[in-house]
Amino acid sequence: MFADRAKIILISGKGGDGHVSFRREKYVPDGGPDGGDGGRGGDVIIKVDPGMNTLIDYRHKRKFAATAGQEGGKKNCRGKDGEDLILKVPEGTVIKEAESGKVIIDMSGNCREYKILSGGRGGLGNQHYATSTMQAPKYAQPGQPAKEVEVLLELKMIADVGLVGYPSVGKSSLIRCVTNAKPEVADYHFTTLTPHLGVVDMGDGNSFVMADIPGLIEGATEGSGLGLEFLRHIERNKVLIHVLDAAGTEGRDPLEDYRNINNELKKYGDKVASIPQVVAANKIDLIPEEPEAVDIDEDGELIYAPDPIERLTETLNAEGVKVFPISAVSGKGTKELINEVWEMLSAMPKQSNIFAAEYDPDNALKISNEPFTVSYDEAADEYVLEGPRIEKMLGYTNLDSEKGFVFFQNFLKDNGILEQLEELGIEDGDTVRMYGFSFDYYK
Ligand SMILES: Nc1nc2c(ncn2[C@@H]2O[C@H](COP(=O)(O)OP(=O)(O)OP(=O)(O)O)[C@@H](O)[C@H]2O)c(=O)[nH]1
Ligand SMILES: [Mg+2]
Repeated sequence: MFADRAKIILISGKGGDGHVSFRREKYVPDGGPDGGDGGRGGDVIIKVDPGMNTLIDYRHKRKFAATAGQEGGKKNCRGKDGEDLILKVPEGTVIKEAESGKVIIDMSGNCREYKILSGGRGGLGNQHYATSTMQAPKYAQPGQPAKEVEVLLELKMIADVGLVGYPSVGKSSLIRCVTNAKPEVADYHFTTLTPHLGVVDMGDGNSFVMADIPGLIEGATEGSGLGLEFLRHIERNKVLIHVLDAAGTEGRDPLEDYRNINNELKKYGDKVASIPQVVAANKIDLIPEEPEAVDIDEDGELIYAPDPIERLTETLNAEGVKVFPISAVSGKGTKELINEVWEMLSAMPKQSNIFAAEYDPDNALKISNEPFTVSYDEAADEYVLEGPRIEKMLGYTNLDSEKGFVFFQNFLKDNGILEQLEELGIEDGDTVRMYGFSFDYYK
């Protein structure tokens, strides 16, 4: 099965924790703090790999993680940085946040590389927290936690031109004839199971990309045949070549085929239905040169079938659609078809179809990692909160206001401080002290 969708979990590397240690030297009884900084956690980076054309690599593995930064060491030793995770995807992969479906990034056009999650910053060692009043800080900064996001990868191929039509009308034969792509051709339906891209060389350095997709049948949008899975790919096409078996070799009427396929496209969506089309009336080598007698009228005169090309051309030209008689086997007429498609493309604005970003997981998942400690001061019989995170919070919180106090309570809860106090054995009525403030603890 062609893998053009995958749901995976991406995890950045946690930052290494800062270290708490004190210098131990001969003849120096109380050395200063010398805890080193933690290493940076690895980023998660998405990169376009031009050699890839499916998401098969992401079918069997669910979690992809960058590595964590190492903890700092004593003697000011910095922890080693974690390794980035490079996730390779084919061009045209749209990455969405799995739950909301919001677009994070569209890996197409100029976007070749994108940092989707940054690794956690390493924490500062305790050497950074020495001040005139606190010469032996027993806390260091924890490394920033890892970030995690579940994403949906969706491959939307970027072809300028898409080939649509019933099975066996000759789509793959046409792409073999006019591009470098060589998909399988055979006389049974649904020979093509996966989309193929080919480049049409127009000379003078000009070219365009053509996509062969599996055949469509009636009810494709309701799940018949293979079509629905692949209709998504033509959303970005600028022109569709609608291939018809003009010789009606399988007994169907090509004009009816044309209407049926267009109905399916309409059911799929206005965007696809409004892509300009040209008709390739294929297999002209199989149309009898002499008109075929199909009946005899009352006077014994032979009734001839109308020439299929004339009929298609007259009907469709009247609707503003151009018809090109071709033979994908001999190549006859394909040059005219390709020239017309090239002219249509040249008349269109050059911008590629980019899905706008709606969500930035890196920003949404920002977390504070200033350090703090929770301890018990036996002499005073008080619990003590210390460290920059506490200090900062107090700096912008007015504990006298009701709102401020609610914020403060949430802060204690969200940062796991209540939990730590309970672990230390705090009971109702006990005092908690922090930087000149104190409050009585009640559950
Ligand atoms: N004589 C003749 N046969 C053709 C022509 N184009 C295609 N065929 C034959 O028609 C059959 C189907 O051709 P394909 O190119 O595989 O058709 P397709 O539209 O890609 O079919 P699916 O992949 O099944 O949707 C093959 O046997 C081809 O050789 C043509 O112009 N003339
Ligand atoms: Mg095919």
